[in-house]
Amino acid sequence: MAFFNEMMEVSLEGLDAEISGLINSELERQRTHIELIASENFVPRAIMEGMGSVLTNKYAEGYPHKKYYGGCEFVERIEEIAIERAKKLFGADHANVQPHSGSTANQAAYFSVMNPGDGMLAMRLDHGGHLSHGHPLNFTGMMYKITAYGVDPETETIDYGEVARLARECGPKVIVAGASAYPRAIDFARFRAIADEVGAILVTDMAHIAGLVAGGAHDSPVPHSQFVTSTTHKTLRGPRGAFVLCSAEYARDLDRTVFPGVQGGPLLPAVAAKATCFKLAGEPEFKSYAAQVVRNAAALCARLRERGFRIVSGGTDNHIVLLDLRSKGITGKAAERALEAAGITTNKNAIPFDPEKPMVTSGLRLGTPAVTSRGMKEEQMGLIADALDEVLSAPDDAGASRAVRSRMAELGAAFPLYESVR
Ligand code: DSN
Repeated sequence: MAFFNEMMEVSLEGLDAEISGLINSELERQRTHIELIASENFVPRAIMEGMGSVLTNKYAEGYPHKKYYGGCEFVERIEEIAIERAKKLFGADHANVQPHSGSTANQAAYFSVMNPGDGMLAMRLDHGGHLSHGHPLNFTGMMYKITAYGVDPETETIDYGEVARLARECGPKVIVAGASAYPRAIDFARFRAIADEVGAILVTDMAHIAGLVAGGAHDSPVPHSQFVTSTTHKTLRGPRGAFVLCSAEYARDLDRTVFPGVQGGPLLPAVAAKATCFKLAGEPEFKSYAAQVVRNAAALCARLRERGFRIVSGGTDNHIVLLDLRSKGITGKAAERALEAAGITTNKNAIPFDPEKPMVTSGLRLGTPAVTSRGMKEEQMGLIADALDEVLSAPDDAGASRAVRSRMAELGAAFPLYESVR
């Protein structure tokens, strides 16, 4: 018994040095590498405190004041605060803060209004959409009749006339707006007009741009969509998790679909951290952050264009820059690997009409949410773009790779990360 009590007080390092060591290595990687994965960010320490709290010990199936467990006095207050803050931040009628992930959030929105076999019109993955927007290997592709829209071959932007034509042709139950690799602003009013014309429900997945929406750097989908789904860990800079907003008429259906429909007990540490995330995203500093994310993406894009890269769609309106690497004679896969060795983290990504396979690709997706959280500005975006070009112009030059890696570590050290952590 004494051993048990003592064990309860021992640190991770003391109990499991192997895992503790790997977490420390990951911390060091985050500090020394330049993080350009568009869907990643660095959360404030306060968010990590919520995530690593005693809330992990508690079950709270159900909703505030209608829980299936005792002892929920404090956790239901936390959930109520998270709900109220989400509604206020985005101006929504109703919020459900329990979904564990973006995919589950989308599942909850779809299941609230769709039956198997119903039609869905959504963006194709290889033009910038998401797996949970109808990919054949995803539950959406298996359950629903999918019609996919893509981007125009010339402009590489969404052709709303084509979306309207497809909507009239297939008469979907749901139209999905939103993307995970689309660098341009999305016109949600146009989507809603198309949905209304064909009697469809508009579900917007704003996961990538949620922080820009909260900070006023992208138009909000909330006034135009019956459902808005999102993760909290991308531009919104919160914990790994998700939420769904909806108009009042769907509130009951949504809540019933999340629990007991697709989930059991909510992950309460994440719910608490989401509440803190919504609070921080409503503060004036977050507006400056969101605006800087967009300015940094524009600066990165401009310098890469000067360096001869072809930018998909010709530019960016948000946090994403999508590169077509074909003019540089390198695949996305090889570029990702060469940059990783040189201390720059990115991900290979299909570009519209990509001739390469999904595991190879001709594209590279870059994003500025994480570097902006470190305090980097336009000047540093220029340095990063130059480094990226240096590496991709000579991907097999080990000396050049080492030189860039040490420059990137110096850049990281000039913008310290988590100094108070361990
Ligand atoms: N896989 C995420 C991304 O990287 O965009 C979206 O869920």
